[in-house]
Amino acid sequence: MLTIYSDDHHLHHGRCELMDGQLMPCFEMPSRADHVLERVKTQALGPVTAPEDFGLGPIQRIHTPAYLEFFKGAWARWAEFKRDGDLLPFTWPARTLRTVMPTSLHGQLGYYSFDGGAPITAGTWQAAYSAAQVALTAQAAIQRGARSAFALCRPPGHHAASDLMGGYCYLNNAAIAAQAFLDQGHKKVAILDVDYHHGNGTQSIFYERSDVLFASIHGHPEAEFPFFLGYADERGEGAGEGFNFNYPLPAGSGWDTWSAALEQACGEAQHYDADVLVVSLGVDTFKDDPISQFKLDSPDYLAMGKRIAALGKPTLFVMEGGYAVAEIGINAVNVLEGFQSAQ
Ligand code: OKP
Ligand code: ZN
Repeated sequence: MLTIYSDDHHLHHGRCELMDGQLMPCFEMPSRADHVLERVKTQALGPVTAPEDFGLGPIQRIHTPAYLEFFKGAWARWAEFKRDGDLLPFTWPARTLRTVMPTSLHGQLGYYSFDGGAPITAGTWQAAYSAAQVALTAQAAIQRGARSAFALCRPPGHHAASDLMGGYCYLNNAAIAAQAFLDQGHKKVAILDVDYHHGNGTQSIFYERSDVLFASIHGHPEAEFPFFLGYADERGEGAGEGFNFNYPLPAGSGWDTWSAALEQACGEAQHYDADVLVVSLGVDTFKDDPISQFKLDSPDYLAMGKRIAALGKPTLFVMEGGYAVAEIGINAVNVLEGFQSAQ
């Protein structure tokens, strides 16, 4: 399997996030992608290449021009404040406030984010832009006939909506790639999100559309980030009704529970008869993940890959979460090896 990887992810290294009432070093750190790359190499998964540059066009198919302009320019505006820390939002237009567009940097940052978990640093735009190009380059390989490809994206993307950052995400790599498949002639794309957290951004982007099926298995939002989306009764709206499937699971869920949900999600993808499959591949379902509550073990990821392969679709894997850094490479690459072994 071909892996697409860019060193540009090192340009994004947030300093800290708020967790349990304390400022902690960011869990979403550069060594995550480094470990995955190392494992891709030691397991000889296949060639590793740098991304091509497809420009902003395919990113603009998902994200609004105003959001992109804001994100791209935010760091330069923050630098004028001459402060030491990362740029982080702290006020959002929640219920009793207005969704006006303030003129200030922090007002606009609140407008364009849904949580305080997506720090902007000097290199964040470039890293996120390159991650989107990584996804697009892997997508292009499948478009040219590859059965599968791995987009080793960092930062991740599935929490990012068309004009919102949050949850370590800025640009929705999986959504950008899914849209590229459609723009290049495919009619139906299924996105399977196996990250521990609900892919609220991806869901919102395609919620009213029938050309993308979204299925997500995740920690129950009653108790887990992102809290305000990801419930089982969210089935899509308008033309998209019946094309959105959420499988919220309780804390402590292991492979038995998780794989039963996977079985249902795969059944929906099969029934939908997608032309291609995009997998939002987070491995924060791992038993030792520091911010998550599922109990998958490393061999389970091989089984996951095998089950996904049984769908028989051209498959693009897009890296999302996974914070047990020492094991992230083993777990992510196990999915890819499981997939390959079932060919
Ligand atoms: C991103 B991905 C506060 C806890 C909230 C947000 C989790 C984002 C996960 N520090 N953290 O889905 O793996
Ligand atoms: Zn996650």
